[in-house]
Amino acid sequence: MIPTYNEAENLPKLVHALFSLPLPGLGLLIIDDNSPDGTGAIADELVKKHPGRIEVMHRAGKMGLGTAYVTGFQHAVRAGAEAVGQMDADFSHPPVKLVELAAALEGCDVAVGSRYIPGGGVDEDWPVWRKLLSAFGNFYARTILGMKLHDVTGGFRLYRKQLIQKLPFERIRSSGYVFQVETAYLITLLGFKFKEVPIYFAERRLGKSKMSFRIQVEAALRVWQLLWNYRDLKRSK
Ligand SMILES: Nc1nc2c(ncn2[C@@H]2O[C@H](COP(=O)(O)OP(=O)(O)OP(=O)(O)O)[C@@H](O)[C@H]2O)c(=O)[nH]1
Ligand SMILES: [Mg+2]
Repeated sequence: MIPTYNEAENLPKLVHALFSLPLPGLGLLIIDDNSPDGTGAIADELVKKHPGRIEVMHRAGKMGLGTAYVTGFQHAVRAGAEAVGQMDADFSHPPVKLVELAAALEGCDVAVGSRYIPGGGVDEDWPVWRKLLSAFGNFYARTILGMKLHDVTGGFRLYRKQLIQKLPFERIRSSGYVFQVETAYLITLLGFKFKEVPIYFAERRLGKSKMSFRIQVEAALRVWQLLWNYRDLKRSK
């Protein structure tokens, strides 16, 4: 699943990179929120170029990452996928690492691309404050919610169908960025097995970032709400 909002320059390159990988069973689901830069039309062109391997969901407007992923998960499993992955369109998640995630999925329920284990990292060119904010945000959410996973805010993951079928989607309230934390927490509470694969998270080179300070503050507060919302699952653990 690749959610897109204004990724016209990145999407064709990403699709090419993914279909060059030694993953014969790979299909793509692009979820575009009516990007003003025409990413949706570009996605439709890519379908013609790779018949049977790409599907595009067009949504009416920018509805956030969380809802894009929820619809995408449900759709992919209904369509018969054995495993469903999520990744950004901006090359921050190195496509080649999908091969390692697929290998890691043998013997666990979810394989997670992780910046915060040995061998992983974030863009060297990030200013110190941004590196600290990212590391701190991750540590903060991990500690409050008591998760063993080392990268709980990252969005490069591969889930087994069986896990997706057990996720209580009707309870998921995150519409944006904090969706990654919410699903990481559910994985923890429901006792699923995960493996982490180190990734180097590179800053996007093309297109504009949708991340803002406001989004990060909102995510920090939402962590407490997650602790409260899932207290029943926490108790029965
Ligand atoms: N469908 C959909 N996709 C979105 C939405 N917001 C962001 N995306 C996509 O989600 C992925 C991650 O968004 P980014 O803008 O890269 O945000 P980020 O990765 O958190 O921050 P930067 O890497 O700093 O840009 C990209 O593929 C975006 O195009 C949205 O509301 N709807
Ligand atoms: Mg990005």
